[in-house]
Amino acid sequence: MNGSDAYSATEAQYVRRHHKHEPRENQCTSALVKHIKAPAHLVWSLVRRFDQPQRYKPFVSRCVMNGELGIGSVREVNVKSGLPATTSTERLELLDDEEHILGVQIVGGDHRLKNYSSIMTVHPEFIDGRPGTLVIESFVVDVPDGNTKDDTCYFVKALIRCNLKSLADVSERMAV
Ligand code: A9S
Repeated sequence: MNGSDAYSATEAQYVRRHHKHEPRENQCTSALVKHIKAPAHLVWSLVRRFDQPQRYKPFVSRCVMNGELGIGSVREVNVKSGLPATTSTERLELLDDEEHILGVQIVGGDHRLKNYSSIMTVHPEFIDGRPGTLVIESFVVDVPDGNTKDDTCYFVKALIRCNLKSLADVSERMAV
């Protein structure tokens, strides 16, 4: 988490507990939070579908799994044109339906994000007295040769922000 991320006490507590990354010297890491006006069980039902990221991720055009959904599953993700990649191979590291934690490692693809690992956690909360959800997504990734930590962090955070915005839109539409 770089200095510019300001968290509430609750957010900071969740980040400390679930989003521990030990970045090496050539890596960058951060965590983003998103408040969604939909119940946590609905948001989690979208996040947990490792086999169908396209249900909310705007950049994904197609996803093929190598087998059943479970720890160790590998998905082949095709992304839409216009992005600096076409495919990404990703492995499910953690899927905890009790604590609502999803862990994913990117293990291949024609992009430049090496050793990318992410954690998503979904927490129930109340927003204006109604059931809502706090989603936290953190990552750690190698800084590619020729890029700076700031460039890399900025790039990845922008993509995750898009994913979280879309997750909120899809969840809030379903919650109506
Ligand atoms: O999909 C995610 O959860 C997060 C990221 C950062 C994915 C990025 C991406 O899929 C592109 C959108 C294609 C950008 C990959 C793996 C590499 C990119 O360069």
